[in-house]
Amino acid sequence: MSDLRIAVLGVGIMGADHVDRLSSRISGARVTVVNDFLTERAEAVAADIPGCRVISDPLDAIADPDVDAVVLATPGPTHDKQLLACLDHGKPVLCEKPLTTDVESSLEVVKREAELGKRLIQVGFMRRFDEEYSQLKSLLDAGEFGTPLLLHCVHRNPAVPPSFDSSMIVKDSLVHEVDVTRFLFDEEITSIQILKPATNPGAPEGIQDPQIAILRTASGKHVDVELFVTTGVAYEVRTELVGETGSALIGLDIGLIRKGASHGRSGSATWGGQITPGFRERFGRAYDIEFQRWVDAVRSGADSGNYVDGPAAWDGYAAAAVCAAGVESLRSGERVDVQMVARDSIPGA
Ligand code: ISE
Repeated sequence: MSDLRIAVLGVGIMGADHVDRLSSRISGARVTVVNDFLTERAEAVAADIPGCRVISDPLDAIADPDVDAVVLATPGPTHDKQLLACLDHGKPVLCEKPLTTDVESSLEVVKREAELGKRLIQVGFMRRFDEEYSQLKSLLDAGEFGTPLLLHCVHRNPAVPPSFDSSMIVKDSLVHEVDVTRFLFDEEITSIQILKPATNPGAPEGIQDPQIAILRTASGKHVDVELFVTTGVAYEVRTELVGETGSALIGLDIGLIRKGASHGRSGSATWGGQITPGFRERFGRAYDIEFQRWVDAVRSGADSGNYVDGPAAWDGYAAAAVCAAGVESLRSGERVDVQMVARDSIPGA
C-alpha cells in the first residue's frame, strides 16, 4: 500500500513538530504539502522535507489532489471552515484541539460529518495515547478499583504565551482534564464550577491564576482540577483516581532516583529526578502513538468508512460544551450546567 500523503496546515511549534514526527518516526505516511499564514515559516519547514510543497491557501491545500489526509494545527478560529472543507472533499483529518471555538459550530461539524455516514474527524486529545493514562484506563475497565468515584487532577505549566487570558486557562488547558474525565469515566460532564483563589503575584496583571475547577459527571462523580499556568517551574500533569477498592496516581515524573554520595564526596546524598520542562516532552511519546494509530486507521478506513482511532468529533463537541460552561462559571462564580444535545438525537454521531 502506498504512503498516505498528508497536508499539515499550521506549522508553528506544534505543527512543525507533527511534520517532523510524520517524516521521521511514523510509518506509512509522508508530508506532501504544508501551509501556514506565515509563508516564510511554511517554506522553511518544506525545505527540509523531500517532495513537500507549500500551498499558501489552506482550502487549496485541503483540496489538492496530492493530499489524502490533513493535519490541522492552525489557530482554533479557523478550524470550522477547514474541517467543513475536509468533509466536503471526503478527506480524513486529525484536528488539534479545539474542534472549533464555539459550541454551535462544533455541533454543526458533528452533524455534517454524521450526514456523510463516515467518521473522518479525529480530535487531538493526545493524553488518551499516553502510556500512563492508557494503563489507568485498562485497570479501571478491568474493575481493579471497583466503582470509580473521584479524580483529583493537577495541571501546572511553567508559563503560557502572552496572549493567554483567564478564559484560555479553561479552553486551552482545562480542556485536557475535561477529555480525560470523559475518557476514564465513559460518561458526560453535567456541570462545572470554577473557583478563584488568591492569584499568583507572579502572574501577568489581570489573569486569574491559579483556578480550581470542580466537575460533576452524569452519575454524580466528582472531579477537581488545580490549574496553575504561571508556576515558573516546570510541566506537571498529575491525575489521581480514587475508587471503591483502591486508588492510583499517574504523572509523578519519577525519573532517575539516585541514592548515595554525589561528586565522590560522602555525606551529600541526593534523591530525585528531572521534572519535564513542557508538554511536548511530557507527551512526546503519546503524540507519536496517536499519529501512528491515526495513519493506520486512515490507511485501512476505506472499507468501513471509519478513519478514526481515538477521540472523534463528538468528543470535541462535548469538550467545547463543558468549556463554554466553564467560561460562564469563571464570570459568575456559580456552578453552571453543561448544555448539550443528546448524542442519539444525531444518528451516526
Ligand atoms: C497547551 O495548548 C496544551 O495543550 C498543553 O497540553 C497544556 O498543558 C497547556 O496548558 C496548553 O496551553
